[in-house]
Amino acid sequence: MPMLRQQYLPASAVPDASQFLAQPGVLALVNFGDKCEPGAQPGIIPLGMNSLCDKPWEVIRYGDSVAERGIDEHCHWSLIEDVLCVATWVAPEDCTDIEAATEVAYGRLFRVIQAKGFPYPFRIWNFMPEINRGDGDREEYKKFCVGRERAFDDYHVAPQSYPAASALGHHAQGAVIYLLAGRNSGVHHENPRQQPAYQYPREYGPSSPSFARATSLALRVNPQVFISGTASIIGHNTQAVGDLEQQLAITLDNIQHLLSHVGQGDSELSAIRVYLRHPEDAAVAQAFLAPRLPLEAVNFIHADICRSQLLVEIEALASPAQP
Ligand code: 3EB
Repeated sequence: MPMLRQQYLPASAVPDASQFLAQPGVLALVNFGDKCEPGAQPGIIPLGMNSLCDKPWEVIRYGDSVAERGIDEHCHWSLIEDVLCVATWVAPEDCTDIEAATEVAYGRLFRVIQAKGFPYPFRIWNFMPEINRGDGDREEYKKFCVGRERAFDDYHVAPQSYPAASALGHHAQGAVIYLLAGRNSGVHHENPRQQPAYQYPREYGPSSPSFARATSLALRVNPQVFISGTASIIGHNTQAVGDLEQQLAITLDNIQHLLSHVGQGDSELSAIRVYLRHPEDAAVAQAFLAPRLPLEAVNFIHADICRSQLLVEIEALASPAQP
């Protein structure tokens, strides 16, 4: 299997998205901007959240053929060789019942990946409005988790098969869920420092979050590892409330621990998204991360984290170091 690559780009690198998508090896173009709505054509995935460092695009590359694309069940899909990318959006009016809308949206995604012969998602991204609105079990994120868990149940996906994911809030209208899927199952990993999210105690909501800490592509000596959104959580407890630098340190520690645990401790990180609740934290976050991460592979994104006490969440793709 060739490597999958995710790379952030400035606006000037994508003068024409349609032409960009026609290049061999280009699976999808993720757009960081104000709009969260179906892209002008399959392959363009607007998320409704903004880059804080002028990198409004992410290109996902795989293999060397031109992608095949289409729309089925309100899902935009793109396919190159062994990887299928599928995105679906929830209209603003349907976000008033995020629990039901999430179950419906996941149902569409599952049917499309199964029909196309790619029944195994290995990475899922979820972005929704007002993720922290509502108290206790009425919080939007918790309702989203109920709908998502129900969908996994509906399609007979057991917790041990949940893939890596991120779930965040944006300040646009509408929601988007997109995923990468394969013909064979990835290998899902947990972090010994963190309780599996799908086993969080009841205080975090009626349904636990359905995701693995990381998923690697199977059948490789040095697999690529898709690292889920990772935050300042040890066990199931939020750490360093109110302290950005401490949260960053604990988050990086969690990621390093996870990678060592899966035997990929010296791999290279790319597609590093640093989601920040407060845009004004970008300068401090950048200064803290500069000596610790390859900044050219980092995108700072304005987003709400699913626990209101968290200021930051980081995800990345770990690939075997180039010789
Ligand atoms: C956590 O570890 C922080 O609901 O899909 C991180 C990654 C988080 C994914 C999800 C949530 C999700 O619980 C939040």
